[in-house]
Amino acid sequence: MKAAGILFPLLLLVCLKLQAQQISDVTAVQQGNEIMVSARMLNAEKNAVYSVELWYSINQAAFRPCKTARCVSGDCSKIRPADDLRIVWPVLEELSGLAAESLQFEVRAVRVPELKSGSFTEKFGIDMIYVPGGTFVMGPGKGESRFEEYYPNREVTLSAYYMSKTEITQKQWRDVMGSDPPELSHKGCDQCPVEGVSWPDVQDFLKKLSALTGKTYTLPTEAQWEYACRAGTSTRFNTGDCLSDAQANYNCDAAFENCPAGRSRWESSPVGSYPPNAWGFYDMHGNVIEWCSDWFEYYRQGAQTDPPGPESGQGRVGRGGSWGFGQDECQSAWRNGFIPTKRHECLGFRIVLKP
Ligand SMILES: [Ca+2]
Repeated sequence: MKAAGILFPLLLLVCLKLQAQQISDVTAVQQGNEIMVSARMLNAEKNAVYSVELWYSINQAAFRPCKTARCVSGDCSKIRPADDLRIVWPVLEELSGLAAESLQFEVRAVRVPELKSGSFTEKFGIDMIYVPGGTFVMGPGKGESRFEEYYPNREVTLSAYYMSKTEITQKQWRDVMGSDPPELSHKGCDQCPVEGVSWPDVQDFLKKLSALTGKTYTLPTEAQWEYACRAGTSTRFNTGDCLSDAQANYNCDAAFENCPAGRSRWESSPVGSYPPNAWGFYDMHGNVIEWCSDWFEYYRQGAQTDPPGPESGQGRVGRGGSWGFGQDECQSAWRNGFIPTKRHECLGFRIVLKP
């Protein structure tokens, strides 16, 4: 890797506006092995919290996040914005062999929602979001695939619950269990979701966490999972009818017709790397598939209240798709049964607590 191999014959700078938060005056300068990007945040809401990321594109390809970028002045990640940002990207740590490519940069700022009233942070830094009870239509929304296992739509009423804001991370698993799970995938990424854990492994985690906190933690039922995923939406995704590579970590090679193709990461990403849904939950689409408490079976007809799922079955439900799955499997209504005792790559989980 040679710094001399990096040339920028044409440096294009793009500004992106997200959620009324405007980024302006983006400039980039090469300084040896690093690229320094400066930007200004305009009209930041007082007391709001933003997550700022630097993204790049090579030769007009899809944008990808600069994983090793860090702020050297101003605020960068989930802290309050200053007027001026300076972000340094040690480019050779991520890319080598660049020569005469055109690099574009975007500075993306997304407002991080405050935890809803009644939410709290559990030991081990697990943020639990309070979800008031309510009624929703479970199953495929307008435009969603209508495979037999997703159907029929029916009204489901849920009592209030808490659900973790993110998938449980590798670090949180280690803090609770004392060691990594035996077949951990993408090992060594502390803020990435724990992955490659069987359903019984997860039950061990839940028992230990419950003992350490004096509360009874469980997996979500798939009704709780889908209610939180949709966050009031009835489209294919909580982002609408398409899912972009800026909205979720999934296999972008398998996109729906008329939805833009993007760049896949082919591995899990740190939780919270993509914008949350309207209720503040991260990575409900993609990153890792999430175990639910239910046995997998075709749905029963008719309205239900707090459905616990079938009494027995062959597989346990997994929801939300993953970094290796396409848009079809990332839809809000998608579901599949997985062999509970198998430690599937791509499978992780989040947790639920009753008030
Ligand atoms: Ca997920």
